[in-house]
Amino acid sequence: MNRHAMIVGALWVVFTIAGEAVVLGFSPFPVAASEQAAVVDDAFTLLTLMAVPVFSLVCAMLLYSGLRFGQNSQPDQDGPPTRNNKSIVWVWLFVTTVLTIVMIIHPGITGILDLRADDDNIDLVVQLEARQYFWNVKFPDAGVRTTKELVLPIDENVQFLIMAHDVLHSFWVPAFRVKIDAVPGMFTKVTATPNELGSFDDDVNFRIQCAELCGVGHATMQLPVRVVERAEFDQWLTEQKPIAARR
Ligand SMILES: [Cu+2]
Repeated sequence: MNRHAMIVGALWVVFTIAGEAVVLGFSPFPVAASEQAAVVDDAFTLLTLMAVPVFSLVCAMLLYSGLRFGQNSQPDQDGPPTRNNKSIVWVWLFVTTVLTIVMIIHPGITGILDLRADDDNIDLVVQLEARQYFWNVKFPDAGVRTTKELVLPIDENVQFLIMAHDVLHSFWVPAFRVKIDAVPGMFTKVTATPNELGSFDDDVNFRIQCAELCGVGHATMQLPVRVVERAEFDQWLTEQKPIAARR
């Protein structure tokens, strides 16, 4: 192995160790308040850990090539052409194919199965109607609705049935890590299981945030979310308007 390759290899190892240390030592995530959040955060961390060696190799090669072979002025002539390097091509193809297959299986398929694990075991259905620029929340079983706040009981599987009245919107609760488009003319659904008490007043990630650009009021198309004990939730339900009542 020539000297250049050894230096790049050494840089690669150093950058990779430093990068993995940053990924493992620093948590970039907002508050995680649902069972699904752990699945999403674990997948994000794993994919980042897998990406660091690839990114480090590119950085090491670019940095070394630039510092070692960079020219301050235009060279008189081009260097000799390098048209092919079969062993590198095959190694690169093999490594990236294996990485891709691993990612498709885990966290890809396993993660989707985890996120859908509770879909057949729903405790509460919440219907959400998106309009420019607010969310209409209905609890069909209790027969009540609100546009002021989404209150949910802790540790129950909540199925959100989402629809839009005008244009595309997107239902997103950052603290739950669930997001799905709201599409005119159809229902979309997603399940979340809140497992931390909390409210928008304590942490702004407890909110529904429209995540699909839908017009001038898009950024303010939010609704506070509050996770409470079941008894408090039942009490709150009794204070809401019946679905049939006029606004
Ligand atoms: Cu929007």
